[in-house]
Amino acid sequence: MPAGKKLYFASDFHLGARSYKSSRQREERIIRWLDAIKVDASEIFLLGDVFDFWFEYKTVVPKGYIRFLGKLAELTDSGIKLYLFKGNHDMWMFDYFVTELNASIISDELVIERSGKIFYLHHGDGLGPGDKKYKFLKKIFRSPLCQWLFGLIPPDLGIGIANNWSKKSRTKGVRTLPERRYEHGWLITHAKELLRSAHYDYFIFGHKHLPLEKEISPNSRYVNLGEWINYNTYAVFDGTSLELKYFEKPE
Ligand SMILES: [Mn+2]
Repeated sequence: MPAGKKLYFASDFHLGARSYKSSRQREERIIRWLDAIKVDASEIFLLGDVFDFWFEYKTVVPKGYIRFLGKLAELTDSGIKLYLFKGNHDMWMFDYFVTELNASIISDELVIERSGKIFYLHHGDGLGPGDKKYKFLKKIFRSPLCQWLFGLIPPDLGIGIANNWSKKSRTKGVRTLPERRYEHGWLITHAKELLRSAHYDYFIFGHKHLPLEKEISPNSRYVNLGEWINYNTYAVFDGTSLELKYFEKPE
């Protein structure tokens, strides 16, 4: 890593979710964050569900997010490297952001080494035991044939259906905080499983919408990035240590 430079990690912005107004406010908050970190960021990792729904047709992309995409373009044009992970809400990113933002699109996990630390990065969907129904759906959603067929549906209809689906899957699992602590379990199980065959310093996930930092073995930490509807959480690595932080910490 270049001296003085940092890695930044965030996920689950769910842009487009809830009302236009609330999404725009969130978008502006994210832009303030990007402006704050661009001074020392060398790489930015957005670990999925950046959009509440994203599907790229051959010649059409969803409306909106102009300021956000413009800000990302400013950062990547200035030389900051951007990684966009596919989440369960926005796995239909193909080459648009590669062409426009020079981003790397990550389909599943990404393992990187920076300053001697090994990072395992993944959105967090469909990992660990259980969640059989979703794992099956994910196979369908990711199949090139199904994606090709979906692409034949006119965008107004296709995106309309998808937005409804997205809203349902997002509101279905809303529970109170203490009840949701256990939800990290499968991801932690998955991480511990990986530790049997190799060493990782940091496991970073999103998806659970619940920020958490936890030591899972003497030299390995589990970090969940939370989300930006309620928490505005992100992680930063300065070459020595990783920290989970709040941006404009909500009351
Ligand atoms: Mn997710």
